[in-house]
Amino acid sequence: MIRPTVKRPSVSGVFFLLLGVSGATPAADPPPFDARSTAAAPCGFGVPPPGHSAPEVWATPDGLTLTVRQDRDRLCYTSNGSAEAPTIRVRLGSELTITLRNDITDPNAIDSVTGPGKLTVATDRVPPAPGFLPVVPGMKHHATGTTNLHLHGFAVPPTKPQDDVLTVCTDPATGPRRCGQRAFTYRFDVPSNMTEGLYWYHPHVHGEVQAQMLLGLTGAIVVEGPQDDARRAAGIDERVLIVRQTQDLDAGRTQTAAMTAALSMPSTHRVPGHSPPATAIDTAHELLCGANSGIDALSLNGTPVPVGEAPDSALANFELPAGRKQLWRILNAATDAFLDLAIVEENGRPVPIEVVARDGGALTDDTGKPLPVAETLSSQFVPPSGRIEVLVTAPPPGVKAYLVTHAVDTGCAGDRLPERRLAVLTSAASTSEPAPLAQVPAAPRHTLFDGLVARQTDRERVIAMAEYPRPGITDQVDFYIVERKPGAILEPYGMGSRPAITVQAGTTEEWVIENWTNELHAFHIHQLHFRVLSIDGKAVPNPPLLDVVNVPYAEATGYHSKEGPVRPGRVRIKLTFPESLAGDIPFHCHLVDHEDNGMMAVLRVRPFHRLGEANEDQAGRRR
Ligand SMILES: [Cu+2]
Repeated sequence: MIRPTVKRPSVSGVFFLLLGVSGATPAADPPPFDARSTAAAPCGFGVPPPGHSAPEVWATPDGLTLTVRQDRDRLCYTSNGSAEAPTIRVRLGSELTITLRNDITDPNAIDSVTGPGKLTVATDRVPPAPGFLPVVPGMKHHATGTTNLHLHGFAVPPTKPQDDVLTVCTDPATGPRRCGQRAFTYRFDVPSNMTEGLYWYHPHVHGEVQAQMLLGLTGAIVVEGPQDDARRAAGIDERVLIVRQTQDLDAGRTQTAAMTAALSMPSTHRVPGHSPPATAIDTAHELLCGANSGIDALSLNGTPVPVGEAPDSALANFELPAGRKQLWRILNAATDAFLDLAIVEENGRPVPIEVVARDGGALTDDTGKPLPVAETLSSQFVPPSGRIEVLVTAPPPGVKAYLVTHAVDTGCAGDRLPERRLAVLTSAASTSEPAPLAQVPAAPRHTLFDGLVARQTDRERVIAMAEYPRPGITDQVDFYIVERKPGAILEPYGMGSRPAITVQAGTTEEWVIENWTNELHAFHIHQLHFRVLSIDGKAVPNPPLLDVVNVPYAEATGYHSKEGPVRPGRVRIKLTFPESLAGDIPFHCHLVDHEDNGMMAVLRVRPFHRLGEANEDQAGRRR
């Protein structure tokens, strides 16, 4: 049984849109959109009309306050009386001060979104099998209503008062006091050698990230620098587009037949002498093909995205002045939906776009030199938490184009993601002087991860992503991320878990991220950007600098394969650990349901000046 975890926005909001466009009169007037946060409506009323944009605020020396408020099954970041998460703009090299205040009143409403199957006792271990990694099943995490703030992609230290999601939290207005504070003031020093572009913010309390994001807690941050000055001088406007997920059917999943059955195969069918490698994942007990039949709801800038046929008036309508370009900064803030974005004409013909940035940074080679910006007809895959920034040219007069996300094959255990239209794009007759089709001049600038690929690799690691149903429980699945090495144990991450990997600041490593499951995962690491060297063994040209990467699902290969019955999906990344970012850095799947259920671990980056073992033990205990 798949059970929906939340439905939002309200059904009445969707009706309003559909009835409104067909010209029918709604039976009762739904509340018009009103973003004001009041005592009666802490998160405002209604849903924004198509094409709406969130308010923008510039970081100021005084800082800004984000108050998390609650209206039954809605959560919202309120700021300056508005219940819409503001798009925050900040300049490279400046300070970003954000006071987060927690006014959550009903943690149970959050708990009801964290899914069925609440366990109070530990289940049995997954039966051990020779040659396979032992598995420890996890416990259900009950929502607490505590919240905190993560700045996704920011190259700032993982220590308070900056991006520390492991020890910093704020207590709700009601409920037990776990954090000892209702508010916390973050002071982020935005480094001048960070890349400029689109970033974002969301809560990161382990176990309830999915619930809090689904209920409404996500927002965009634009880090501006010289490229933006050049863009503005060239007369190129911009839009910030945020895709959110408002429903997630994944909380309680039923596993069906296994894709492979290494352990249930009669022994006569086994290849003589073929035994699994010492650190193989036990694919026989993996969660395999799922029974997901529903389609999760998405929104664009707060407006529901229709599934299937819908009139243009239900979509955002963007008019571009004829002959002009616009910069579209697109954030995938969905809890687990992948996007495969393209602009296509009505007849399905793709429209060229120019990709200028990914995950908050212009496309550059390893030295930091900007790659030439070229038009492409290819669709752009954006995993959950990923960002893409594209230059869009107005279609010829009279031609209508659509921003679409194509259908995505997420694997037989993954979600259904059909093609959806997100926005209509037309050209408006330009009344003013046509501005030149300016190319934004390349602004070479030294950034933190320049020269990463050229560095000597000090060590290689294999990091495996796996998932298993709990023994005897049909609707509970644990998720794991583990370094594959002798003695490794699959254990879901719990708050306070010790760091899984410790490295010295200044070193450089290559990690092969393996996906042993039948669905896509999105590997993300805090603080750091990495270069993607290869995918499934195929070298990636001009390895992109990203902070999240899709890891392809596993494939059945048969018993006669050298690799055994299953070949995991594999992505090789190269990453380095700057001294300025030393501390405990989480890495996890950004399908946040997976993260909440254990697919997370911590990398400890030791500073050059070693603290010594005693201090390190203390640091381990403070959680
Ligand atoms: Cu995942």
